[in-house]
Amino acid sequence: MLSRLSFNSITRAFSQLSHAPYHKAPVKVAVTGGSGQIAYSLLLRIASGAFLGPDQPVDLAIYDLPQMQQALRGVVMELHDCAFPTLNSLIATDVYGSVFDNVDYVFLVGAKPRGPGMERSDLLKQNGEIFVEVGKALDKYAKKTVKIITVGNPANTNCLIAMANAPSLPKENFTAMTRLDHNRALWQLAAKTDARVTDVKNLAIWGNHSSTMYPDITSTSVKGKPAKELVDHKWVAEEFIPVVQQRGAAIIAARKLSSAASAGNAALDHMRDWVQGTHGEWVSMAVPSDLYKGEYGVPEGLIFSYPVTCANGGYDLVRGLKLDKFSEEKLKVTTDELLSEKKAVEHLLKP
Ligand code: NAX
Repeated sequence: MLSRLSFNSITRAFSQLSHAPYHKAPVKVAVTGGSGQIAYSLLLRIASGAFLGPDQPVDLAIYDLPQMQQALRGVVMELHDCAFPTLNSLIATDVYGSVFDNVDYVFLVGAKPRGPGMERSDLLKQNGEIFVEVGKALDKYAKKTVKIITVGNPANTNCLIAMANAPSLPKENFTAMTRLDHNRALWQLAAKTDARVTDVKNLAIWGNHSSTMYPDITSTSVKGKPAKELVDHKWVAEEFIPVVQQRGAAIIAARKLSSAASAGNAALDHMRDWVQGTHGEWVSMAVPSDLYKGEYGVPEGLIFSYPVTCANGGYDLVRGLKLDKFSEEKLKVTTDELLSEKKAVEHLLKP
């Protein structure tokens, strides 16, 4: 049974709409928080082939809460109305089992937003409980090879909770998103040095997706020149880092809504690069620190953003970087924050 809701929708667009000679079997992609604003841009791009390519049919499965199903129904209608040749099938439901059953790729976007007067600890607790349920459902239903990105905040710690509650899945399947911070940093540095984003190489976001993250240009080059020779330390410390750290708040102040299209785009970049590889280029991903055994002084047991490269469907840490004192201090601040978040949800980390 796909769902207990009468208006849940299934479409077989592939057979009806496709004229392309697809040779690939469909893959299943799940998105939670399907009626929210990030999902609104993300779902259309996944369905259109922007994630896995124009020759890869997709079975799209969307989750949202029972009270959001009516809004979700509208999203489903819009997906139908795009008539994407790559959309093989579509389900929308409030049942995790249907959404995660045999799933290949998961975008965990659904989370409770921080309300007025709500402490960060309340947000951690309430969203933490969501990710216990999500982790258990992934453990039970997803493919063992599933690739998961956590977008819903606090993303690193939510990811940690989901991972802890899915003990049968390999830890490396669990990641959280700092790609939006990475993309924001790329743009800021390119604009400052009058370059294109593609001229900027080897940039890193370290730590938590929060205002303690550390956007690091120590190893960065722009058009082959060290970035540190092109911009002064004062600009880095007093403008670049705070602008990247506070960009989410600046967007809320301007738009009266949090970033959505850029967040959906970053989630797609993260997953596409993980699947298709980065051909030696660095990207930033928050991944289990257990995989890297204390490298760069980061303790095990966290979901921590590092510079990584992706190849053959996996990611690997960029190793051997020299961290100066400034960087070490910044890493310590964001590590301490992640440790305190972990402490606040310790009771949710036992499956
Ligand atoms: P919206 O408020 O538009 O949508 C949130 C969605 O989550 C809704 O569909 C809602 O029904 C669902 N939801 C709420 N409670 C839930 C629960 N108990 N179980 C499952 N789903 C639930 O938020 P949107 O702008 O789409 O943002 C989604 C999440 O992304 C938020 O947590 C937000 O803070 C986070 N972000 C993370 C970013 C990152 O870089 N990691 C950047 C963008 C964004 O701020």
